[in-house]
Amino acid sequence: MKSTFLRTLVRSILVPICAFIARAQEAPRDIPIVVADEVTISKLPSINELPDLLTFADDTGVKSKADWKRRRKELIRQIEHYAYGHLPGRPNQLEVSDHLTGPIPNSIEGTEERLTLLIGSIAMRIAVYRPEGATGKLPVIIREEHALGHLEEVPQILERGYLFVEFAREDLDPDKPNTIGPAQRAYPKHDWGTLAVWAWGAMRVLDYLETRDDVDLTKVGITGHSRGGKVALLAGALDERFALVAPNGSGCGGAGCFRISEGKVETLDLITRSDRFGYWFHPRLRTFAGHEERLPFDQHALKALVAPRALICTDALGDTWANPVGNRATSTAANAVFEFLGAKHHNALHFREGQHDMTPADWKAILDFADWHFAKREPENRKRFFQLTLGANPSNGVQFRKNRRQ
Ligand code: GTR
Repeated sequence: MKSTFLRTLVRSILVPICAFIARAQEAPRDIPIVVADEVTISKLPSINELPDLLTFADDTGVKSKADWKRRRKELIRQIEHYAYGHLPGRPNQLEVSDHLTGPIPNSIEGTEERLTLLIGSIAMRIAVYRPEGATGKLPVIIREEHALGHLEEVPQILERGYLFVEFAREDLDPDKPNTIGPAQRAYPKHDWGTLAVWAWGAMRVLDYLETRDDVDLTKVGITGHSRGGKVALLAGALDERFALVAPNGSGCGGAGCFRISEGKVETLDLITRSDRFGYWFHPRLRTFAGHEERLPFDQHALKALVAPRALICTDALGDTWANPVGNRATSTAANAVFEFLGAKHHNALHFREGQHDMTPADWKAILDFADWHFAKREPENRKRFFQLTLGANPSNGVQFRKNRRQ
C-alpha cells in the first residue's frame, strides 16, 4: 500500500517536475530568461548597432549639456545594474597609518612613500613616488596593481614631473571567485563585483590625494593594464575627478566592445563564465551571453562618460583577444559625445605592434598625451592619437576590418 502510494507520488508529481526542469534548461534561447530582479531579456529592445549615446532610453534626444548630465546618470544606472554592480558612495572615514618615507630602490632618483589607507575596517596599502627636488603641486598618475613596487616605468614617469601612485587592489578584494573580500564585507548591501570594488579603491586613493598639499587635483590621471585597464576605465567613467583616463590592453569589460569584434576575442560569454572571471562582474551580465544585442549599453558608454575629460585607450594590434577592433569601434562611437561637449581632441587611441603587455611604448603614448593635456606640451605627432578614431588615413598602416556579431 505504502509502496504503491510512493510510486504514484513519484510518477504523478516528481517525474513531471524533473521533466519540466530538464525542458526549461534546454529551452531555446529566445524564451525569456528571468534575471534576478524579474527583468526579462526579451523585454529589452534588440539593438544590433552600438546604442545611440545621445538618445535617452525613452527615445528622446539629448539636446543640451543639461540633458547630457541626465543621460550620463541614466547610463551609469544601466552600467552598474547590468554589468558591474553598485558602488558605495564616498566613505566618511579615511585615515593614514604606517607612513614610511625613503629613497626609491634600484638607485632611481626620487622618494618612495609607503602607507596604508584605513577606510573603516578596510586597510589598503599604497605607494607614492615623488620626483627628486620637485616643488609645488604636481600632476599625478595612479595605477592599480596586484602588488606594490613595480618600478620599471617609475623613472619615465618621474622624469616628466609626475607623482606616481600605486595601490594594492587585492587588499580590497582578492582576485578569486566565491570570495567575499574586505570591501564587500564592509558594505554587505552592495551588489558590486570585483572590478567595481577595485575601481572604488582608485577613488579612495583620490580622496587621500585631496589631503596632500603637493598634488594638482585638476591633473590626476588613472591607468592600468588588462584587468587593471578595465578598472581604470570604470573608475574614470564614474568619478569625474579623474582628469585623464588611460586603460591599456583592457579588452572585454574594458575598452573593447561586446557587440563588435574580430578574430579570436574574449567574448561576454567567455569572460563571465564561473570558472573564469564571472566574479569580476555583477551576475546579471552573464545573462546577456549570446544576447549582446539586448544590452542597453556597450563599452562606448563608459568612454563617453569620461567626456569632456581626456581619454586615451592604448592597445596592441597583435592582442586580438583584447579586441583592438572593438576598442576602435567604441572610441569612434563615443566621439559623438566628445564632439557634443566640444572636446573631440580629448578622445584618443593608440595602437602599437606586438602583444598583450604594457610596454614603454604604451607609457610613452599615455605620458605624451598627458603632457599635452596637463602641460600644453605639444606631442611630436598629435595626429597619431586621432587618426583611428576620426577615420583619417592611418599613416602607420594599421588596417581594421570590422565584423559584427549577429
Ligand atoms: C586575460 C583576460 C582578460 C584580462 C587579462 C588580465 O586572460 O582574458 O580579460 O583581464 O587576462 O588581466 O591579465
